[in-house]
Amino acid sequence: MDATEDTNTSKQYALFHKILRESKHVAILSGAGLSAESGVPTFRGPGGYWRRFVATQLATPEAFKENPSRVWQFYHYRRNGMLTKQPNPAHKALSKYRRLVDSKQAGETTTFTVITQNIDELTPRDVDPIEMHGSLFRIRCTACGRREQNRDNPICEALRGTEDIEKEEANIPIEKLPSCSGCGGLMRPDVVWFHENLDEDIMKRISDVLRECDLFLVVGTSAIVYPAAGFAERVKMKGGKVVEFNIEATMDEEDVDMRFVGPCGQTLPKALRVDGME
Ligand code: BJW
Ligand code: ZN
Repeated sequence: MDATEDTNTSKQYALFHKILRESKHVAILSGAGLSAESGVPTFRGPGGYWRRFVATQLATPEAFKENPSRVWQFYHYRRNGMLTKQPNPAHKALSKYRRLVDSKQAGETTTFTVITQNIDELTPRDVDPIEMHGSLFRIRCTACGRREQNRDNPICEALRGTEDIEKEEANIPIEKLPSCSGCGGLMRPDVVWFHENLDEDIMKRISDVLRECDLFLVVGTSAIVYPAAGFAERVKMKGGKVVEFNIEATMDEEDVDMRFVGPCGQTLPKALRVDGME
């Protein structure tokens, strides 16, 4: 059953605090659960649908090729929805902990890296997150590869109003979907879909982080999508510790050293000892 409150014991937190203070290189892998308390739907939860479609089935190059109008409406819906979403206490805890590390008040900890699978940009910019699956607010040309940041809402006139899922799905011709200001090609969300390779530089940065990481926190992810699903094992194989934060136990017992079951907006600030900080 999903936990709606923090039922972890003070003994468990005390043990974790000791491990945290003694760890030199702390890294976090976050997933959709990190943003759940901000009201952003997760993929494999009840909100993992857009209209009658399973969200992960729209997050593929095949779906975009077959029906770019539908896939753009799905992303427009999510971009539009983000207008009313704010970082929650778990996101804020990351900034606060970064401040502790930077001011050398975090024991032995000298590096703190946040790797996120989320594309919502709710992870505070001051933790310089590695956004391994891209961003909802970046687009890229399918013809020339040109990338741009874009927060326009709607991103093009034809998508205006299509966020209303009570209305029938629109059938937008390609010429009316977002196009490249350089070559006129069709733009797509600059995110990583299933069966697509992740950016090489990002993977290299992540490998460097995992190589030296001695404490890896897996926060709000079902940890089933590769390559992220393999990160904890890589840390563990090198002798690092892995701690899961989730509303339910998702990782196998033998793959974690500890877990905090409960909403990460409650558990993470307490675990990082930043809950009293402004
Ligand atoms: C809370 C909470 C609260 C809720 N507090 N917790 C090896 C084996 C098998 C398959 C593969 C493999 N290697 C590669 C593959 C194929 C594929 C894959 O992994 N498939 C799996 C399904 C098995 N991987 C890929 O295709 C990747 N590419 C790749 O590897 O390239 C090489 C290659 C090329 C060709 C062929 C094969 C390999 C790319 C993966 C890209 C994933 N993209 C998406 C969409 C991004 C854009 C978008 O958002 O639209 O990324 S899919 C989706 O899943 C999204 C997410 O980032 C990702 C992970 O989901 P996440 O974040 O874990 O969300 P949920 O909903 O699953 O979980 C939420 C969790 O939070 C739950 O556990 C809740 O309990 C919890 N929770 N509230 C704490 N308050
Ligand atoms: Zn172009």
